[in-house]
Amino acid sequence: MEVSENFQVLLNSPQLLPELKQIAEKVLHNQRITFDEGVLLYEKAELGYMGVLANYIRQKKHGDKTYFNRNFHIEPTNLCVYDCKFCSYSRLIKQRADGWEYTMEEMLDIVKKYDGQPVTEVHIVGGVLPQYDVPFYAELFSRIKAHRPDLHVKALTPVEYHYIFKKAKIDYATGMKLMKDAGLESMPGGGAEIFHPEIREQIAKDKCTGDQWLSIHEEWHKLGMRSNATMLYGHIEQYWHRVDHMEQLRQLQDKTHGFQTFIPLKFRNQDNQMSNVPESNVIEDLRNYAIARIYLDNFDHIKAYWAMISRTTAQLSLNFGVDDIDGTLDDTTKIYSMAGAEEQTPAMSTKELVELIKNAGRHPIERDTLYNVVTDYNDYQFTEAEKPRFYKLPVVN
Ligand code: V47
Ligand code: SF4
Repeated sequence: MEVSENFQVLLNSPQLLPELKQIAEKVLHNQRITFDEGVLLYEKAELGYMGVLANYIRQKKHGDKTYFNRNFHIEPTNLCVYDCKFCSYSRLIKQRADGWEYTMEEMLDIVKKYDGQPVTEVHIVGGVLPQYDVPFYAELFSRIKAHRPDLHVKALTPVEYHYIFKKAKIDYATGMKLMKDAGLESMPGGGAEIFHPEIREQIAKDKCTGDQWLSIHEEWHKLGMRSNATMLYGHIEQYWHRVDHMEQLRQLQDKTHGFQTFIPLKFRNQDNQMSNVPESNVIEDLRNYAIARIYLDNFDHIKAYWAMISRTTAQLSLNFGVDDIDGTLDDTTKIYSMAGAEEQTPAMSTKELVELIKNAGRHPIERDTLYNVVTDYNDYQFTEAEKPRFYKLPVVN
């Protein structure tokens, strides 16, 4: 790819620290940056520099293409046997009467509500409770697939799988094979938080460890299947914990090539046991996306979860390495609204997502879970009745 004018200006800048110039040269020549260089970026690199590097990689991988999908969530319960300090669900276990615990039939009814609608994915994730065990989830997945074979089942994280396999006394390889045979098609990226035990033990004690999270994904990848990875950032971790987290993901990806997308999740502090911890600001959020894009050179996609970071930040993130902004959601997820996200009823129609992406100067593509193109919206003409609303980007020089 041609070196952009911005990149050239950056490389020629006399003010640029020699170590940052060296990282820029590496990015330009498609070389991997080291752990120490990752930490250095967090500590020393300013936003403009990050944008040039991350956008260079993004353009090389995807051009202006920006992906979204049409999905809905099922959150089986907001009660949980665990007590993660950042989670706005976990306090509810003490108030069982206020929570929900969907039955199998109730979850299937949610799926049926979407009959005839062009959604391509159901994303199932929620709390951990004993009644949701291996036989329950196996039956749920197989009944969803029997009802609607074209709906991709992206479900549960190693947090749930570790818990239910342990209870069933089966190992990870056996358990994941069983889930695949039942109809599971991919695994979302949740439950990763921060892998390093120094942090994990303080914020997510008792649930699966970082190593267990990675092992379950590895077993899943060995079956030829794909998954995502997340990182919950901006709380009590230090920069090197984030780099350590990404390093472990990068190493597993070198081995399996099973990850599709990395999703940095900004810590939100409302109504949880870490409400005293301030949230990261938008500059830090954009820097974090950019470093993820630079560090995870073997991940195809970096996703900004618009429901959590606001629509405007999602637009901005497209200049900092992000090429995917998740899906329509249809107000079916409560994880972030309960934690204080701007979007209290997160739902965007396809036309709204398309306009959001176009207004950011990018090329909208509806994808399925595995990134096959469903509709290319570049030249798509909406009818008068469908006319999208317009969101205005703040002016960025
Ligand atoms: O694992 C919980 C996070 C995750 C808070 O794979 C919080 O496509 C911020 O993983 N502040 C679940 N984050 C959601 C998730 C996800 C979302 C969208 C797409 C995909 C995908 C995966 O939510 C949890 C946890 O890390 N979370 N509480 C909070 N207060
Ligand atoms: Fe339970 Fe997940 Fe919340 Fe932890 S983050 S308390 S595992 S629902």
